Amino acid sequence: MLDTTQVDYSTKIPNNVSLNEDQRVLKALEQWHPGYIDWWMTMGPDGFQTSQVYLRTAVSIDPKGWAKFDYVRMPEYRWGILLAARQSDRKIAFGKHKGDEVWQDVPGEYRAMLRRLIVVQGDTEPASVEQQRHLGQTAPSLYDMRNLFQVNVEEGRHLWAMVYLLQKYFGRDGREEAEGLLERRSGDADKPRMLGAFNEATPDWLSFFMFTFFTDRDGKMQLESLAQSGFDPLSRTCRFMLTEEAHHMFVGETGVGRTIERTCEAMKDAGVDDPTDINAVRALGVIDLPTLQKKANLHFSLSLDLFGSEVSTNAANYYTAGLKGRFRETKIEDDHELTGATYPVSKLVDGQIEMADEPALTAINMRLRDDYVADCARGVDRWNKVIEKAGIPFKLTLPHVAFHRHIGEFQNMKASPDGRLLTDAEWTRHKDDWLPSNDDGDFIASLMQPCRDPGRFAPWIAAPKVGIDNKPGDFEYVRIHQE
Ligand code: BYC
Repeated sequence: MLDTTQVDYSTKIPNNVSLNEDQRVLKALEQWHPGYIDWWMTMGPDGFQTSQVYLRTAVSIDPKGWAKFDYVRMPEYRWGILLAARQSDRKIAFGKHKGDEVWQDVPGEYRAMLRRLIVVQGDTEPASVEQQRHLGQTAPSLYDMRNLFQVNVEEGRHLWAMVYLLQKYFGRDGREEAEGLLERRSGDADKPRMLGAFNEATPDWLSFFMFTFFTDRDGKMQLESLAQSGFDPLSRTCRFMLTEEAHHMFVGETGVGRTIERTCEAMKDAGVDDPTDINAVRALGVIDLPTLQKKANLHFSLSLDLFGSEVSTNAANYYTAGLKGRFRETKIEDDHELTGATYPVSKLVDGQIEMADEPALTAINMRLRDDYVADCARGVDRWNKVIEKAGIPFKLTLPHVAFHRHIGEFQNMKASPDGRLLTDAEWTRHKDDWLPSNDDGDFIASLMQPCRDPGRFAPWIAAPKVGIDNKPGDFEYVRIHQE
């Protein structure tokens, strides 16, 4: 390994990429910085910008001690450029350049493809911050508020990570793309964010938790695939981003888990045995399990769309070029070229959903999606353990992959959560049974009352088992009024 673990804090932009010796890129990034801060102040968290937030900041890339925790005002967060350590003997692991030295520069023939991948990845980062910007106002505790802001500043850092690649390796058009990343807006009719799920609203904290569970998990899968890239700077960037990403999924999984825990506890205390008696459960001021299921249905299906089409020549081209691999590519035992291999893909055949073998190369998105679904299912099992432990007869499930889709094989049909094909009339009749309705939204919104006393939690969510950075239960994670 070459030593790239030192992080330089002498420049305005902390980094371990020797920015000081690269005046062109340093200048480009310093020019981009004010626009970023402007975006953060207008599109980042609404309020709390002068509060002191107990945040972790990446200060090293040593896996054993890469972050430090301290109070910081969000606009003063040290957004830095950190790449995982360079491995001196790294080889391209797949595709037609398999076995060659990884690239330290962009190969001319793949410039457009690489730029596209980096821009799409980069676009999702600010988009999620925009989607979540109003949530600080209704945080169910200071602990949750801090977690939200932690996720937000790190998504901001991930934007910096992609902008660095654009500025460093793509010259003028890279600079233009970097500007574009600050110009698009989540949900905007004229200049929306690039991928569907990032233009959806995140109206409440349950959506936030579902998003960080399901959509950040797509982030994990995509980053894992890009971490395999033959373009070494992209690989190293993604490997370090994955270190931070784990906390985001923790926020989602435990957030939903704590919601479930509180619901079950309230039901038991009140002697409500039937989880489908929605009115009785809601009267307790907690979120009923069927509504949690609907939220999961929504966020899972939106996140599946982020994998692109099941059968995709783009994905095949990315793979063959050595730019984007499979999940844990190097651990898979095959030829890593996939020229003759096949992979089973779910398809609509004569009005039936069936599995059909497709060339494995064009089925790369499907394979990644399968890995993703398995990963989600493990998390859902952990939620079900909480329900089971409380003795409540209810099980959360993942809906069928054909349910509520807007991209790929199932985009032009309607299916139920258990994968039955439906007529439009059936869909319209049952839609509100499967996806959050306006009434569900209104009910959840009614619970979103802020709770800002240290150590206290809104009545719909349980306290976490342990604090962040092992802090005690009444720790003041956000000092709201500190100027
Ligand atoms: N919405 O061959 P196809 C994260 C487009 S999340 C809109 O089917 P391909 C995060 C596609 O761009 C991870 N458009 O699929 C999470 C293409 O357009 P062009 C983000 C879509 O290209 C939480 C056309 O349809 N990173 O990090 O193999 C918080 C045909 O495409 C969508 C990445 O996604 C959609 N859902 O795959 C914060 C990694 N799906 O080129 C952050 C980089 C497809 O014909 N991106 N299209 O105009 C990629 O690898 C690929 O672009 C995709 C699409 C996997 C997204």
